[in-house]
Amino acid sequence: MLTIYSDDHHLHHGRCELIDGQLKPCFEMPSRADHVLQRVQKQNLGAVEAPKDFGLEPIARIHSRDYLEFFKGAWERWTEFNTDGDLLPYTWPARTLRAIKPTSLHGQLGYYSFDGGAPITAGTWQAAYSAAQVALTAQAEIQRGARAAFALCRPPGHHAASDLMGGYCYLNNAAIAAQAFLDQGHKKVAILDVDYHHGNGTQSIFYERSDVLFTSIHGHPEAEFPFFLGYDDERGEGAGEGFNFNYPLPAGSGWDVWSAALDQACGEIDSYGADIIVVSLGVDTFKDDPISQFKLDSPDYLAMGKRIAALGKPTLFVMEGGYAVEEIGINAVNVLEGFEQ
Ligand code: OKP
Ligand code: ZN
Repeated sequence: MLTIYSDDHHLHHGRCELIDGQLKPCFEMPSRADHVLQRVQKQNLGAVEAPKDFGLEPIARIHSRDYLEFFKGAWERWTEFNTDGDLLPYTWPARTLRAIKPTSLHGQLGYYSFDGGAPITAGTWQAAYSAAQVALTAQAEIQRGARAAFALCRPPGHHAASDLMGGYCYLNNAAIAAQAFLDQGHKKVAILDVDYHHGNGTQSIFYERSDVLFTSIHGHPEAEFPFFLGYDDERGEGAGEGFNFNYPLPAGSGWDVWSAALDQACGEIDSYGADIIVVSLGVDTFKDDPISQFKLDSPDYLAMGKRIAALGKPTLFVMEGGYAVEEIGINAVNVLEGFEQ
């Protein structure tokens, strides 16, 4: 299986996030992708290639122009403040407030985000832009006839909505690739989000559409980030009604419970009749993940890949979360090896 990877991800290195009332080093760190790349090479998964540049247009099919303009220019505006910290939001237009776009940098940062977990640093735009190109390059490989490809994206994307960053995510790599498949002639794309956290951004992007089926297995939002989306009664709206399937699971869930949900999601993907499958591949379901509560073990990821392969469709794997840095490579590549077995 071909892997697409860019070193540009190193340009994004957030300093800290708020955890238990303290600013601690970001869990979403550059070494995550480095470990996955090393494992890809160690296991001889296949060639590793750099992304091509498809420009901004395929990204603008998913993200609003004003959001992209804000994100691209935010660091430059921040440098005028003469401080050396990352750019982080601190006020959001929550229920009793008005979602009117302010003129100030920090006002706009709150307007274009849903949490304080997506710091903007000097290289964040370039890293996120390159990650989207990684996804698009892997997508093009499948479009040319490959059965599968691996987009080793960092930063991740599945929490990013059309005009919102958050949850370590800025540009929704999986959604951008799914849209590219549709724009290149496919009629039905299924997204299978196996990250521990609900893919709220992806769900919201496609919620009123029937050309993308969204399925997600995740920690129950009553107890887990992103808290405000991911319940099983969210089935889609309007033309999208019946094309959204959430499988929220309790803390402590292991492979038996998790794989039963995977079987259900795969059943929905089968009956939908997808042409293509995009997997939002987070491996923070691992038992030793520092921010998650599921109990999958490394061999389970081989079985996961095998089950996804049984769908019998061209499959694009897009890297999302996973924070047990030492094991993230083993677990992510196990999915890909299981798929190929
Ligand atoms: C991104 B992805 C604060 C924790 C904040 C944010 C999780 C973002 C996960 N105590 N957690 O889906 O892996
Ligand atoms: Zn996650």
